[in-house]
Amino acid sequence: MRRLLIPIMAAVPILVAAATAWGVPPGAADKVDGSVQFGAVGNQAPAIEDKIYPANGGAAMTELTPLPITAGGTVTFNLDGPHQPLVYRLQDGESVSQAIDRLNLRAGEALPNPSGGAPVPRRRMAGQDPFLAPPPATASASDKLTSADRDFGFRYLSDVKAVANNVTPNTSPPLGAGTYILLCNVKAHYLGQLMRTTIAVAPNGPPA
Ligand SMILES: [Cu+2]
Repeated sequence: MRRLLIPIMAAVPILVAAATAWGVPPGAADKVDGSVQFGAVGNQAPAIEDKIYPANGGAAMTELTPLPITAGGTVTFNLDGPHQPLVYRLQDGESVSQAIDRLNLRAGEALPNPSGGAPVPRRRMAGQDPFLAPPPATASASDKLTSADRDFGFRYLSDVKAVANNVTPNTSPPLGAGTYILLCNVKAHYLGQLMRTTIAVAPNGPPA
């Protein structure tokens, strides 16, 4: 037994070290945040204004140019203009193109008219009062997702309805791993100018 004892003792620190590495969950320090320019800086023609740009400049983003962050990371929206960030999470097995098809169908909906009469076309993709026109036709107000919006798959909506000349940045809550569509809540911007991109949230690796 005495001969065996030395190799066993030598192995103990290795086993302890391995167990520690396996037992520690991914650390928050690993998360990577991201940011975008949500609406072109200044007042531009719609084809330029109603787009999402990399925070450091460059061509308008599309669903083919994802913003890469990692799980637990947030996205900061540097707003400029009458826009409102909205984030949709892909469902299990759903592709980006399938998600866009779903969003496009939603954009084409007519909603019950609260004043009675014929249904009215949707003018906002989610949130309170989705039939109201965006500014300058209606003033801004606080906003939030409804439970039906969450059931549909939306995970974040900035808390103020689109308002002209809005330059107040806002930041999403931490996002879990997965793929998201980032779009403007103003239907005319989403559908008419394709104001959308994707967020690719990678799982966090083990601590360094
Ligand atoms: Cu917009």
